[in-house]
Amino acid sequence: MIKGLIFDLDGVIVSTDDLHYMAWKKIALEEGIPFDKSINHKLRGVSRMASLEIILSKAEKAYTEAEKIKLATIKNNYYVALLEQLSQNDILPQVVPTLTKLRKLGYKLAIGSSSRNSKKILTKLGITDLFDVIVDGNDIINSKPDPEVFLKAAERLGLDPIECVVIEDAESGIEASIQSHMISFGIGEASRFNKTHFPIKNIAEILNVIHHQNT
Ligand code: B16
Ligand code: MG
Repeated sequence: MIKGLIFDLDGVIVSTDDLHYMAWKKIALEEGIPFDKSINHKLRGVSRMASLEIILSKAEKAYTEAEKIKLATIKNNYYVALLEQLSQNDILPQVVPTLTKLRKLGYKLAIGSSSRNSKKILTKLGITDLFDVIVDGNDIINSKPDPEVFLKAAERLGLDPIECVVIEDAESGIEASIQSHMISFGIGEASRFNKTHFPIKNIAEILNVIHHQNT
């Protein structure tokens, strides 16, 4: 019986890809490191420091740990400044009606995101109250594809992992859902992965599948 739904944030509830891209691009330009949208694509669902490592793998020089922390902090400052422009208009289509309906039907809802900026983003979008639980990059040691974020979300919802489903857009997140023994809904690029249990084009499709699974 499905009782809880755990939503990834970036790529499922809101698309901040371009804002991450702009912030990393600035860092890459300043450091003289090649960076483009295809490299940015590899950073989806990946933690900030792991993203930096992917970018620095194209650099000609080696960076010390202290330099890496400094670069990640500068990138985050750029990114946080860009987040100021976010508003309710940036919530992806059908998110609010679908989640509102799920809540009315009695399902527990959580965010399971790698982003340490999740709470700030949800506040800007004005939808913090839609979720019973928010687990993000600040709450975990191991980021996706490790299952920690989803397992912690299930625990905080007071549910068994097999009572939860995950809604994800990135490969790292689908992998984490498999390791969490949770059914996955894949949206966007994740709708094309073989390992995704339920490919969806629109988040509203969840309602039918959940109803079908629970009857
Ligand atoms: P931050 P998600 C992820 O969020 C993003 O997809 C990924 O691009 C980003 O590097 C990561 O959060 C960390 O974000 O720098 O804000 O802590 O998809 O797991 O909701
Ligand atoms: Mg994502």
